[in-house]
Amino acid sequence: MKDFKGIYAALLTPFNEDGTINFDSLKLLVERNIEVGLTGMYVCGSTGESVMMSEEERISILKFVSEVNAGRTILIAHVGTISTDSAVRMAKKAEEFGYDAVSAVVPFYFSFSSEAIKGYYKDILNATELPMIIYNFPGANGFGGMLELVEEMIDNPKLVGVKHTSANLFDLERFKNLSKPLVVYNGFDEMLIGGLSMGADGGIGSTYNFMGSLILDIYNAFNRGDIKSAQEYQTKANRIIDRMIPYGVFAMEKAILTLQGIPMGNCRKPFLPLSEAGWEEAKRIVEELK
Ligand code: MN9
Repeated sequence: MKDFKGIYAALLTPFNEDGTINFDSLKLLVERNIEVGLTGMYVCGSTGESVMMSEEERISILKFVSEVNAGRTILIAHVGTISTDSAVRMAKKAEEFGYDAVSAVVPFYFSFSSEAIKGYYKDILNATELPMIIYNFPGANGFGGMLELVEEMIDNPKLVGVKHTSANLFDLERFKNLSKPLVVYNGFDEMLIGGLSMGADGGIGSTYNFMGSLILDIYNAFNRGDIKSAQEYQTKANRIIDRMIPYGVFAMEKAILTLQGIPMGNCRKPFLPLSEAGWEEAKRIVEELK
């Protein structure tokens, strides 16, 4: 199995003005992430706005990204959705397209029981030979039972990791120290060194799409034990993230990339287009990043 440690962009999805997927820009973004030196990409996750896309659209992105990537970086396909059947179909496609792993958030909307959620994960795990990275994002779906669930499924050799998108770093450390070693990713970019300090093997993040080299600076400084520099880089990244949050992180990332030459369009409705004030802030950030 591959070494899944490292730094992965949670890949954004560029849209055209009519709302369709902008594959030209998607190619540019994938190429840029590879060039920056990221370990890989997490495709069709929250950042990719997958929950606002049809299954066909998600499959078309999975296919396209794998073709552009052509084996150069590690690709993780997020196939989570509310329907097990749909998740299973997308997982099979990801395997066919040569993905290195699948990942899935819990089925959302209904408060499904832990047993039902376990059944969902087992069905996805059984659908392919691919390793699985569980996506834990309790803030978005309200499911707080993931530690117990992962421990119950831990004997499945295909279960290899967890993407932990939560400020609870005690839980991150608990995932890291279950009865089998798992690859654990930090999910909030603004806490990357926090997650790494508690044992994370890397991170998956949306801001990595436009400030990948600064994020790699954090990761590399941490790994060589230079905590002071890692903190300085983290602070630098966080003063940018701080200014994005009030306007919507994904919309701001799209604006920054657009200003840097990759037209990203708006986020899908019901997200609103970026405000004028947001565009002004994005311009200032782009100037500072130069
Ligand atoms: O995938 C992203 N998670 C979500 C990672 O957006 C839910 C993060 O990169 C955040 O966008 C980022 C800003 O809060 O940390």
